[in-house]
Amino acid sequence: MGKLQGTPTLNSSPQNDNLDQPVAELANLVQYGLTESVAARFASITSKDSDLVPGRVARVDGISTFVHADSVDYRAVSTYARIAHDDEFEIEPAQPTVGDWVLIRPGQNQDPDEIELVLPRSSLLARKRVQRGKEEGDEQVLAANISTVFVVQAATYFNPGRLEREIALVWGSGATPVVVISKTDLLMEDNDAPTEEEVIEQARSSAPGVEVFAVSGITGAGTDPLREYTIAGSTVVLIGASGVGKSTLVNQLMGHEAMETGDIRESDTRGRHTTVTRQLLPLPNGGVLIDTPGIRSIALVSGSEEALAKTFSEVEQYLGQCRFRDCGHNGEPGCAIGKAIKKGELSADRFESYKRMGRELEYEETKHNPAVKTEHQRRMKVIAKNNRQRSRSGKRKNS
Ligand SMILES: Nc1nc2c(ncn2[C@@H]2O[C@H](COP(=O)(O)OP(=O)(O)OP(=O)(O)O)[C@@H](O)[C@H]2O)c(=O)[nH]1
Ligand SMILES: [Mg+2]
Ligand SMILES: [Zn+2]
Repeated sequence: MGKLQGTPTLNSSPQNDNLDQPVAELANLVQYGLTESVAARFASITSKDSDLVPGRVARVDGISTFVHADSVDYRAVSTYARIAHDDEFEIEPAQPTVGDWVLIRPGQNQDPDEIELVLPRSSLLARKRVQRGKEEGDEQVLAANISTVFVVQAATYFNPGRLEREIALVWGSGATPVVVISKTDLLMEDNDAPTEEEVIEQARSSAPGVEVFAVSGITGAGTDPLREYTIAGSTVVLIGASGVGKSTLVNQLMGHEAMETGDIRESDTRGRHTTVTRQLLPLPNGGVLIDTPGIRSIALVSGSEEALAKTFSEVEQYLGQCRFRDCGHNGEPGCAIGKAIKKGELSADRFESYKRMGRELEYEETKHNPAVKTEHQRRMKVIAKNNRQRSRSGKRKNS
């Protein structure tokens, strides 16, 4: 198989060798993150319908979707797009988003090019849109088929509560979160600021089990380890509040000014939304970055119970350990949570966050039917029971 110049090569594993052909046919898509398995999926569809053109969504501007295909780029519409399920009779409408692998049917004559199929997504980052003054928010899909999410927070205004929400959002997507503390160069200038180590420590306790890196997007300090996440075939999306330095970091990783960056308003630290569209950018070493506009509020989509459990796993281990089965963890005697907090084994703030975010998910589920047992309540019950059983059998073994 001839390698295309300027295109990165894929790490091919032995079991994938027989799939080399599909990738070779779409060699130009490798720079946009094409993997062997995506290429094989495309090949099985185009072998049945050779008019369809595979590509990856780079940007969505209103009704127009910008797609990189192997030989040309398209501006396509997606009115009738649907997920390419193996069972052709299963029709699931899809709204293509940045990162999606799609098949375009080029329009004849004056007809627009249409996105007909969207490949099933390996991961999907979505949040609940919170509309001011509106009770019901719909879901906003942020990016698809991503391997890693850089959750960016500025060292100078680190916000642990926000970080917990961002981490839960990422766990819910199927991608892996990585915390990136930005603007570390500013810490040295300011004597009142915490040290880099202190901010890292704080981030670690708000995001247990998640890798934390501290960088300066301006000087490039600390950015080298981030490149391990951006190898060929991987897609990394950056999320975080406006002004935290996502686009500055993107430019640092790209090695040139791919994105415009903006000044922060003096009146507050919120930034001013310099980046306005989500955009897919191929890195020189083969990985793909997706820069996103800052999001103001992070709300979990319904069904995020597993993500919440993953975010707060150290809290859930205490469920079911209290003396009373229906313990409200409000100073009752024999409360395991209260005891753990007192002993310094569990953070009171983390327990509060867990309760607050759990209540939000419950609210979503019960607002139409207050009688229903929520997924979160059901889950807490099961965990409590399992923990009780585990500690009982542990006691038996010890006695
Ligand atoms: N000192 C310093 N300034 C930084 C750093 N990263 C970003 N900035 C500055 O912070 C401001 C905002 O940076 P951007 O990269 O535009 O922030 P963003 O997260 O992309 O913001 P939105 O696009 O609005 O979401 C700019 O003035 C940057 O120069 C950094 O590491 N150190
Ligand atoms: Mg930006
Ligand atoms: Zn309790």
